[in-house]
This record gives sequence, structure tokens and C-alpha cells, in this order.
Amino acid sequence: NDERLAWWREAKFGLFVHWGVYVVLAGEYQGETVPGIGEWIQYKKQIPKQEYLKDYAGKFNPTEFNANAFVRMARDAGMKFIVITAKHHDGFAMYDSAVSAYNMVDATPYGKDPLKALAKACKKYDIRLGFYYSHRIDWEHPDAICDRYNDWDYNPTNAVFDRYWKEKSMPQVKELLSQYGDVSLLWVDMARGLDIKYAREMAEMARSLQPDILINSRIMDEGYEGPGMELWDYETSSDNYIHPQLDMKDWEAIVTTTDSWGHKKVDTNFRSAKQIVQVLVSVVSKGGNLLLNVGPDATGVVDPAIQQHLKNVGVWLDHYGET
Ligand code: FUL
Repeated sequence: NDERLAWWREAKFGLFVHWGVYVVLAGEYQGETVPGIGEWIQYKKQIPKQEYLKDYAGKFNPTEFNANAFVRMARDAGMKFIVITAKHHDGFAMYDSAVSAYNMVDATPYGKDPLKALAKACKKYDIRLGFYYSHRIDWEHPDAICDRYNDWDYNPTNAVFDRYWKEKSMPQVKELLSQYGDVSLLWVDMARGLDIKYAREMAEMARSLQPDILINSRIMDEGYEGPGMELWDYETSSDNYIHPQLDMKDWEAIVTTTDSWGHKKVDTNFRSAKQIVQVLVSVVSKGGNLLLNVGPDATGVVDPAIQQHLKNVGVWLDHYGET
């Protein structure tokens, strides 16, 4: 896996993108601001699936999303790759999925596949593309029973996790890894307690479709050590946490540019360019990569203040960074 990791070790800096139906709510529900990270709002407020689909997916129309501009924003900040949420815990596919109609093309007025456009733009600007996929948690599927399942719409009595796995999780990852050209990264999340046999099945499938793909450590429990560890390529550290170790091989820090991953209206605590550079230097000097998150809003746009800060980071890197 040294060969597989070569580009990633060089890359150092990538853009993480959390984007989904939750940005329509933007951290507010029934007139109330919901505390915490925005992409968990459905779970926190136990929003019924039908309401989520009709009132929020049904109003999601990000006509301002411009894939080329988006990729240029990452490139000009000095980033070499992008990892975007193809499906987060809400179970909503941000792409054209034949596996489930709970997706961007079938269930929103937008009716287009933004990941297709993004893949094309990445190719154009020579930026690598990766997909985030919530492989275990899924609030849309009645069988996705785990520690954080949807118990407001579904009764777990007759649920069979294996059914969710075979019907949705595996087939959707298969779609993502076969319909978007080269995919450099499979970024999976919140395995917590997922049987190793599932992690193995997914990793093997991923590598059969994209032989050079990198897989992060969250394909299984955080901190897990034992058989199966060879399934992943590098370690993702805890959210917004920078490893103090200098000798930990192949790790990444995932860091927000605000206080949430997914866009929230009240979330305006933007990290400055100076703060971002400090984080980047700190991470890279400890041998890690920085995956820095942005959360586009319901129109498909990243807050102009963050865009400006990213631009300034790029200017700093042009002056002081090694290329
Ligand atoms: C966490 C998720 O639960 C958050 O919503 C977010 O995606 C973060 C990067 O990983 O575990």
C-alpha cells in the first residue's frame, strides 16, 4: 500500500465537503435553532422520513452550485483532493442512484446529479475525488439498525441489518465506484461495532472496482487493532482533533471551518486564514494530512467569507509552501 498512498502522502491538504438535505433546514426546526452539528438535525429532532423527503428534499434546489468554480476554489487554496458526502447518515443519496429513489435526481426539484458534475470538474482541474459514504448508519432504511438508528419511523423488531447492507449500502458504494470514473478515496464513517466481515466485504468490493482506491480507518471501529486492520490505508483521527504524535504513520486530521460540518444559518464562527494555516502547519509538521471541511448551503454555495479565507490560505501557500 506504499504505492497506493504515494499521491496522498504528497498531497497533504484536501477539501472535505458536507452537503445534503439537512442544509435546507440549516440548523433550524419549527422556528427553533437546534444546537450541535447541522447534519444530525433529523436524528436530533426525530424528523419523520416522509416530512424530510417532502418538505426538505422537496425544496432542495441548489441552482447556484457550480462544480468548476467549486473545484477551482479547492485548487486555489492549495488542495489536491476533494472528499464529498455521497450519502450521510440521513440516507439521502446526493447523486443519481438506481438503488434508492431517496436521491438528488428523483426526490428534489434540482433533478440533476451534482457528483457527476463534480467528477467531471475534478478531472478537468486534475484534482482527485473521493466519496464519503455512511456505510452503517442510515435513517432512511428500516433495516439499518445500529446504535443510532431511526426509531421514530421504524420498529427494530423485524429489522435485519444484513438486508440493509445488501440492499443499499453495498450496491450504492458499487454505483459510486463504477459510475464516476476514477475515485481515489472511499471515506467511510461511524463503523462503531460493525462486524469485520462487512468491512472486509466492502473493502474487497471497492478494490475490485478501483484497484488504487484509498480507504480510511473508519471502515471499522475507531482505534481498533487486530485482524482486518490491513483493510484500510490511513487513520482518520477524531473529529477536530490533531494527533500529538510525530511518529504515527499515515494519518489525517479532519477539521471544520466553522462549528459544524453541514451548513447552519447561525454558524458564523468562521476560521480565519491565519487559523487555517496554523492548523495546516501543525498537522503537516506532525506527519499528517489535513482534510478541511466546508458546508455549502441550500443554494449550493460556500459562504463568501470562507471562500475568501481559503483564497488567502492559497496565497500563503504560494509564498511559503513547498510544491
Ligand atoms: C462524524 C459524523 O457523525 C459527522 O456527522 C461528520 O460527518 C464527521 C466528519 O464524522 O463521525
